[in-house]
Amino acid sequence: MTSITNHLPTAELQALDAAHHMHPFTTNDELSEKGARVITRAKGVYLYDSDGHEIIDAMAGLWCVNVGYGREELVNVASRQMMELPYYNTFFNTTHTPAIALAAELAKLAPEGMNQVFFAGSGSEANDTNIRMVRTYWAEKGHPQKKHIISRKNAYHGSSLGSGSLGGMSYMHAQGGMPIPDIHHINQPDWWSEGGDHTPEDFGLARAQELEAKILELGAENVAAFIGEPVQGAGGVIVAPDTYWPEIQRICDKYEILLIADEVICGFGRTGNWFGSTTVGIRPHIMTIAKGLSSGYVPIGGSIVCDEVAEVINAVEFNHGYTYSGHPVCAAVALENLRILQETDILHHVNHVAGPALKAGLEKLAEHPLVGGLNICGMMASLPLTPDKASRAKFAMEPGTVGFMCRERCFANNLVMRHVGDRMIISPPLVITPEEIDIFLERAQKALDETYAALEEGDMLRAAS
Ligand code: PXG
Repeated sequence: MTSITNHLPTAELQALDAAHHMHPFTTNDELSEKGARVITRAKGVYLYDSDGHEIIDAMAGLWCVNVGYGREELVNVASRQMMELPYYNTFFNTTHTPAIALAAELAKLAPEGMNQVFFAGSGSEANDTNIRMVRTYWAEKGHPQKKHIISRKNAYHGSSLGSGSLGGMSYMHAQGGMPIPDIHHINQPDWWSEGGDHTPEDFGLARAQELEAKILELGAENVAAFIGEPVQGAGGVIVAPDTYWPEIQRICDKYEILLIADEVICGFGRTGNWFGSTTVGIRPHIMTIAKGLSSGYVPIGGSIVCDEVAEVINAVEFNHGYTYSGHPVCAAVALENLRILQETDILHHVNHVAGPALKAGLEKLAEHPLVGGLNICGMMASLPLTPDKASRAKFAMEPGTVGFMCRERCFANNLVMRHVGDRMIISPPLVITPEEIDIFLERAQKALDETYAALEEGDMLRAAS
């Protein structure tokens, strides 16, 4: 029996992992050959692996451990709730106090007029809920044909059949019959990669106007909703130009299209407000939440729904729900997590302490010859790598090769900084201190220097023609 704390030697753990564990988004045969890194424990912003390395986690797990690791308050609440009521469902005319209290707290934190919550177990599940909810909304209002949903290329909304279809990842669509019918994708507002000679402002406007063109092509009477992440996360931390979101809002209003903001990464302080929608100035009808809702300690997600939509959905039996919708332990932990965020005034920390320190440090890193710029919003950022800063050129090598090299140099320097293609991604726990940010920056600088040296040595600093 493998225990958690008194574990087997790393090689044996890796062999067992290779023999029995299928990892997500992984070529498992390749991983089996080199062996997975085994994380055994974590505290604050640090991870510890089975070989004893202390690794700074600039990804907050997977964009979620916002209050940092090892928070006893969350452990104690989970334990108390498990003793009192470890599970009960919220079907069949029943409810329980953790689900009630969490829904009420979320309604308090959410923008005005968003007072109802439908719980799910994850972001993927919540977005599946959203697909059915917006279509049911229009059907109940007498417009059953108003069912098309518009999303964006390179968006990430989850990995289930529905949410993966909403997402715009072509490599996901290539497997297993996605996208499902009546989902459409317009171009993303990624000025750095796709803006060419346009100003960010012109480019942002043009990309938003693709929504209007798509609505007119499909017929507004057939379009239920538009979905977008206020700041794209998994796509590479893409902060839209300032002109983008106001235009999206105008178009949704004009054609009576529901606006779904996927707040799975942006929510709960990451962008400097409770919700990214506030940061980018939009008024969504539905917000998808997960990840930072519980700081990743337990799996929970949901949809925060505006009164207008809730009124229609609540008038009928919505034949939808999950065994773990509003799971009492998950709800109790999420509620405690929200208490911690409020008591520690996390928004102040993000806006006036950690956020400015991260921004100042990354601006310096962006001067590195390998870095082509900086995308940053609150505590999420990306550094696109380039062989030529001035032209924002791509590398001649297969996209992602240099990003992967840099990520490996980060690991070697005890830093988790991911890559998406040739962009380095930063999304640390929100509670990170300026001193810890300095440690992160020092290791990131070293990883960039080493990557640059390796590229120079291998004559790989060449731009794609
Ligand atoms: N929406 C957004 C915006 C997300 O980032 C989901 C929905 C789906 O949530 P669940 O809980 O079902 O995973 C996500 C998840 C990556 C990566 O590589 C990002 C996510 C998940 C897995 C990997 O950055 N985001």
